[in-house]
Order: sequence, then C-alpha cells, then structure tokens
Amino acid sequence: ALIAPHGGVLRELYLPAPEAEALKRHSASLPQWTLTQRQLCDLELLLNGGFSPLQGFLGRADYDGVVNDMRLADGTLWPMPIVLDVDEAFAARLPDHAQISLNDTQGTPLAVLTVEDVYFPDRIAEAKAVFGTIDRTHPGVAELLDRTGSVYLGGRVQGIQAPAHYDFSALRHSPRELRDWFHQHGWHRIVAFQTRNPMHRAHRELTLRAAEQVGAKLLIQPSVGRTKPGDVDHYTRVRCYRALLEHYPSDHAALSLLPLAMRMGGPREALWHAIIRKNYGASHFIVGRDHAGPGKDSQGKPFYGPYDAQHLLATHKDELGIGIVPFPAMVYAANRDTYVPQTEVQANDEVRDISGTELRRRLHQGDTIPEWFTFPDVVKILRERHPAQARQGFSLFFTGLSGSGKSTLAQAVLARLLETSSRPVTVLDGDEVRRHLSKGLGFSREDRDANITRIGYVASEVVRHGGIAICAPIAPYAGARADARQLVETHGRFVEIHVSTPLEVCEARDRKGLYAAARAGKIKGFTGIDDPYETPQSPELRLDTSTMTVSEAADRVVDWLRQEELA
Ligand code: PPS
Repeated sequence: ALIAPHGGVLRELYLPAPEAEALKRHSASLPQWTLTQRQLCDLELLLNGGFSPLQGFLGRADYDGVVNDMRLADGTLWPMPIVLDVDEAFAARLPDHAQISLNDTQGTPLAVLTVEDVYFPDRIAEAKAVFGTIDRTHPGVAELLDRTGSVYLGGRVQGIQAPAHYDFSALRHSPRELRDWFHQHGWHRIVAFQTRNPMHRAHRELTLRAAEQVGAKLLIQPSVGRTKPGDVDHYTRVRCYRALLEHYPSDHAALSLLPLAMRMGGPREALWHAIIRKNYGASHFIVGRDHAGPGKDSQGKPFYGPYDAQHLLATHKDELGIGIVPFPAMVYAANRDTYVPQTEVQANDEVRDISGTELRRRLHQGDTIPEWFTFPDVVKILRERHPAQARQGFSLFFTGLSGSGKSTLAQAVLARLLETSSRPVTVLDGDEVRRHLSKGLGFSREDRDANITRIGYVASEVVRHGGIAICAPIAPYAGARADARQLVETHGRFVEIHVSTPLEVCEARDRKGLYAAARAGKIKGFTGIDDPYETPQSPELRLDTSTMTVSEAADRVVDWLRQEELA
C-alpha cells in the first residue's frame, strides 16, 4: 500500500458536481477576490489535497503555531504559512462571517472561502521566523514585506473547479491521480525529486543513485507554479525534463509537474516539500545540497547552510513518515569519466563542474557545452531558448531635436545592418509612428509620454521575438525614455543614442519649415523653441551630425554594436 497522506487522510476540497454548480451560481453574488499568482498556486494545492491536512487558508491560531513552532494548532507538523492576504480596504468592506468568491485573473470562480478569521499579521516577525531574515535580497522576504496584503483572511475553502492549465496538461496530476497511477503500475516505493532548474547529467546520476540506494522508482516532480525570479521559464524546463526522461532506464522514472509557488525558504521549505510529496504518494524524498536555497544575502553570505535542510528533516524524520534521502552534489571525475558524490572524490580525481552562471555564460556567448555535462538534446532546447548574444534582439533608440538627423541616421544604420545580415528589423520613426500607432496624439507632455510608451512597448515586443527595433522619436522627457528602456530591457539591450546636433544647426536646416512656423508663433509648444528637451545624461552613444557625415555617424553606431557583439 502507498504511504498515508500527511495527517492521515487526503483532504480534497472540491465539491461534487451538482453542489459545485450551485456554489458557482451563489458565488456571483459574493464579494469577488482575484487571486494573486501565489494564492492561485496555493489554492490549487489546497483543493487537490497536495496541502493535506489543510482545509483552507490558515486562521490566527494555526498561523501563530506555524510561524512560531512549525505546527498547526492541533499539533500537526506544518512549516509554511498558507494565507490569503488582502488589502485593508477589501477587508473593511466584508460583513461578519462573509463568504468570498476566489477567482482566477479571468474572473472564473474557483472556490468559495468562508471567512472565520480576519487578522493583522506581524510580517516582520513572520519573515524572521519563517525565513530567518528580513533581508529583502531573499525573494520570499521581499514578497512578504513588499507585495503581501496587510490583512490575512482565514477559513475553509470549498472548491468549484480546478484552475485551468493549457500547457502540458498530460503531465499534471492531482495527488489522487498520481496515487492511482502508482497503484496501477505496481509502484510502491517511490523516491520524489524536486527541482526548479533544467536537469543535467549530474541530476540524472544523483536521482538514479538515490533510487537505487532505497530500492525505489523515481518521480521527477519539478515545481512549475512559481520559482525564483530569473529562473529558466517552466516551458523550457519541461521540454528539457521530457528529453532527459528518455535517458533513464525504461519504467524506472516518471515525470509530473507540481503547481507549487516556491518561497525559497531553505530548511522550512524542504520540510514542506517533503510533506507535499508524501501527499502525492511518494515514500521517499531527495534532499540535496542547499535545498530551496535563495543564494546569498546582501552581505554576500549564504542565507542557509548547505546541509541545514537535511538536518531539519532528519530531526523530524519519524513524525514525517516519508523517508528522507539526503544527497551530496554529484561532480564529474574526468579521469574516470564518471560522476561521483562530492563526498567520494579521491585525491587524484580530476573534478569538473559547470555552475549555473557558467552555463548561462556559455549559452550567451555561443560557447560549447560538453557532452559530459549534459545531453545534446537538452542543450539544443536550452540554445533555442537562449540564443547567443549575436542572435538576441535589441533596440536602437535615437533621441534628439526635430531636424537633428535622427530619421536619416536611423535609415543609414538600417541599410548597414541589412547589408550584412538578414535579421528582422522594425523601424519606428517619429513621423511614421504618429500616422498610425499614435494617431490622434498631440504634443502635450502627456501625449508625448504616451507616444514614447507605445513605441517602447512595440520595441519590447520586437526585441522579445529576437528582432531589432530602431526607434527615432524626439522623446524629449527623460522619464519616458527611462520607461521605454525598462520595457525593452526585460528582453534585451536598449541602446540610447542621443543625436546631439545643436539647436542652431537644426533650425538653420529647417527641413520641414517647422522652426520658422514655431518662431512665428504658428506652432505652439515646439521642442527646443517653447517646449523643453531634457538632454540624456548617460546615453550609450552621443553623435552630432553637424560635425560628421551621416555615413560616419552610421559607422560609429555599427562599430559600437560590433564591439558589444550585438551585430
Ligand atoms: S515626441 O515628442 O517624441 O512625441 O515627438 P515625435 O513623435 O518624435 O514627433 C515629432 C515630429 O512631429 C512634428 N511636430 C513637432 N515636433 C515637436 N514639437 C511640436 N510641437 C511638433 N509639432 C509637430 C515634427 O515634424 C517632428 O518630426 P521630426 O522628424 O523630429 O522633425
């Protein structure tokens, strides 16, 4: 028989179909709460029994017990607060004993919460107790202190329907489904492996050894709800896991995705992970080095010791019931062409390892990634997701006065780029943009800012898809330029080029006759005449077309791009 769930019974909180239908109709008349991403993940695991024995979001007594002693009010071991945080204004509007409809971002009601408790948590104390720190470099702390509502609502939840997932649905299972699957396949001893990173050969060796050590089958159960900011996205990771699965002996390993919102809480989180895996029917759980660790604090010191999680779990071993399989990191011994646990390295071993940072660097630069490190099919997937820098999108953002030569220079740079490559390029020129994307906008500060935000948004989309976006608006305000930079930099480089041709020269050129009209008062609020231009303080490049030809200026841009390995 499979291991019993935590607390003895699997607590599935979905109502049977007819009642769920009635509750759904009822929910429309209740106060509506749109779940945050974390709350949505938590709710999914509450509803499907992954968080057994919890039957809702924690009330005050359970919360205090969990924060201070890692125990629910009834004494059950539970290390992580599962709370529904809301803002004060929402809480203030609630009647006594309110019911609330808990909705996804599309407005679909997923569950109803019957509020039994409304309380103000001491979030500083929570951070210290749960994470051991109030340093905001810790993503769990930053979320708790800066992005968590100040009021918690506790109470039972009743499930209407499961959150929708359109990705990898065949790889998503509830605890009951997974337990049924284990049963049907005659799997009784199962060791679960948690991960938030792509898996390489070292992970394969580690998991196989762990499974062999306890005579169990292997469940690879990566967290795909929310992991550490900056992690490889879960779509890419799941493609890598699927590829890796082919390299395991058949009928020894299974893959299932866990919609868990990680907190990066180190030891406490490891304990929580073990409890969740127990609910999914795993008899054993692998705890590696620095399990669920968030890295280093603002002083450069690791938040948790590398084996803190293993120690905490060992302390609660009997009570947990699930077998803990502590494992050291696996490293490659080149002389023996084999992987060995770090603790078994011999004096004459030629140890090799590639860190996550080094792997990212190699992907970025297009350098080789050796086969001893990872399988070629996994590398292929990672390379598709992280093309070398020379294939990454970027934006050239020309800014300067009317008549400074922005558009001409943009055209010249475009021509130069297309001479040597067939990369996709989009030009967002000032006048051109105002004919469609920004049609109807005028030249007030507000309208100009809106114009630049639109250009920044389109540029960010182009860059996201690996293209080159060449923008050439006046963009007179530093704030709007900074916003555009921020939009683009989520996906690639933003190269600000100040076309610094002096006003006298622009006015003397007066290509469109607008300066004359502005001087004559026929155009009001003309940039440089009776409207401001805030000079960029630290653009990537500054070029004055009155002291060089357009060709020379374009060469400077292209040379700069080559030097930065962008072109
Ligand atoms: S902004 O400030 O960035 O939103 O301006 P932009 O979209 O680049 O539009 C600038 C072009 O609009 C014409 N034009 C004016 N420019 C500045 N101020 C006023 N009041 C104005 N009215 C019309 C002008 O032709 C600008 O084009 P360029 O190519 O810069 O000369």
